[in-house]
Amino acid sequence: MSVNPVTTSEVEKLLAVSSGFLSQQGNERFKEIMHHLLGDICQTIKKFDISDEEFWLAVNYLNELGERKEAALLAAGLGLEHYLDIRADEKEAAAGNETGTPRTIEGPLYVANAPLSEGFARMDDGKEQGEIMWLQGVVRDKQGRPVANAVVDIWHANTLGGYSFFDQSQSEYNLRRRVLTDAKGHYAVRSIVPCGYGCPPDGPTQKLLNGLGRHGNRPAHIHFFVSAPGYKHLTTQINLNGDAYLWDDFAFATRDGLIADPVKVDDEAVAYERGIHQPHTEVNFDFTLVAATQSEEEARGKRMRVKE
Ligand code: MBD
Ligand code: FE
Repeated sequence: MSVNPVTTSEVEKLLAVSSGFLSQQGNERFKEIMHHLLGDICQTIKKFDISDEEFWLAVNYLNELGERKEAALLAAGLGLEHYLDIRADEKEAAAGNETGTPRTIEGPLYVANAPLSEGFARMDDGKEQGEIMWLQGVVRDKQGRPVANAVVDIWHANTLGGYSFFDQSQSEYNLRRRVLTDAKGHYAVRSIVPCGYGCPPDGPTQKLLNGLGRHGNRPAHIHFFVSAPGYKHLTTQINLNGDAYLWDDFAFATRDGLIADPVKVDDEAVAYERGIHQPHTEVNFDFTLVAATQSEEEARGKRMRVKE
């Protein structure tokens, strides 16, 4: 059977009108993007002969996603947030730019304006009996010189994989701190070793993943924003070596160069010096920042975030 040109042009006309091509108002780039997206959706409906029931299931799914505020979680789980990193890396390589510590996704669980302190912070509120973690490192430039007064903004999950604010059972800003590096570029925090994250089992993200035969787990990890005047903002995470999900992260954030080895500290003198007075786990991670070429590069990208 040949293609019916009347039918084809009917759909083309529909998509042009629905994308606002006939209107003088609106935004041209947005119209083009919507037109392309709607065309792809129509092609998918046609190719898979999507039934009305399947279509409305998908429409309702979007409502569920919004009701549970999981759209950004799904973006991470589908690898789209990681895809943005791939593109950013590609653009930097094509431009021949210097590279420092690798970037990786922010994820949906950042909360702005965590308490700020100089050199050191205790991140946990002491209410949880977790393995004590001493996390420390140095922020340096490409030449290996320490960067003083860099803001190291750190956030991580508790022993149940939950993040304060989103997990209302935790105190405000628990396991979220900003630390300014000292004159030697050094930062240190006392916290508790985080556990990996799992998507809410009854939520729409996990529901979609189930349909793909995928799990919704992340290895134990710690998030960082590292910034300093004159340097490109860095969004990254470290994964704790030894976790079963290290290379099986549902959000695709694990990268070479971002894996840290937790080490057991039994030395009483070291523990005493840190005010811990007991065996604990030490995690070391240093950062390399690259020089900014434009001042906008010094700040994190715009995105809807809690408390900012
Ligand atoms: C997380 O803790 C996270 O970092 C990401 C990317 C997605 C879900 C939970
Ligand atoms: Fe996380």
